Amino acid sequence: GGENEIGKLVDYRIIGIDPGSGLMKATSQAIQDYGLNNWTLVEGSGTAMTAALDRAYKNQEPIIVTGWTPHWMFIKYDLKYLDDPKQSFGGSEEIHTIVRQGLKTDAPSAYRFLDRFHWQPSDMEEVMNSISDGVTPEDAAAAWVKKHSDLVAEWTDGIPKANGQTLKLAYVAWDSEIASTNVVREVLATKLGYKPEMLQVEIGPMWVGIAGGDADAMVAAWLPTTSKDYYDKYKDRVVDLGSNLEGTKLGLVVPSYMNVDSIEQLR
Ligand code: PBE
Repeated sequence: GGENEIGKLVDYRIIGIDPGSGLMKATSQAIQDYGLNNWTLVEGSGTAMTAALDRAYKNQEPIIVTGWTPHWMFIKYDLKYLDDPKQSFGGSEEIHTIVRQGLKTDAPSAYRFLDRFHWQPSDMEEVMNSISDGVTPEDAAAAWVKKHSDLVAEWTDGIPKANGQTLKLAYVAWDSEIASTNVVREVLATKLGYKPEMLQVEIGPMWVGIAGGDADAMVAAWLPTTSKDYYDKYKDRVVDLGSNLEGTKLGLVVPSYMNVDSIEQLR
């Protein structure tokens, strides 16, 4: 295609995250849908993406990143989603809790809690913000659990304690899932008598782990769109406990100081 003013400013680069994520797939779809032929989607990680955003933002330089909500970056920086009139990024989604087959029998208390686990985007953001401010994920989760004892009691009331049984929680190192998985681990450990471990893996192995029974649970299935490929492939070998959060969003994100409002303007 021809020259594009915004494209020239950012070297026709969109800063992405880990290649297996649904967000990267949706961004490739957007590049196709909007005819952004001369653009490059840069692979990396959630951490590399936020580091690049932080550097650009501090220097008030132009940058386009792949982003999602809930995320602390919208609280720390003044950002905007680019309009997506072709809906390449899909609509608002739910995050589902997925466990391995047999967990209901093998760890009934954990299963009952995981089935009840449900919170609001503002809750997740509270944990994410405190981690981005430098608190360890463990301490941020523990503080959140202490502060929200009423909600935690709703999740755990009447559930008998286990006797130190181990549990494996699989997760990908996305900031949203670092927050949720740490809260789930904290509740299982301090309220329900389990010895939960967190296994940090890539998105594919996370699903394979639950489907094959090597991991017990995860709280990171963005549905119906973002995790669709993995869900379709493994849904018959896992147990879907339904939504733990509603109201997510994905898209291309820029600092508010940039003079662009829609993905269409990148063409
Ligand atoms: N995310 C966060 C993930 C799901 C959770 C939006 C980066 C993705 O698969 O894209």
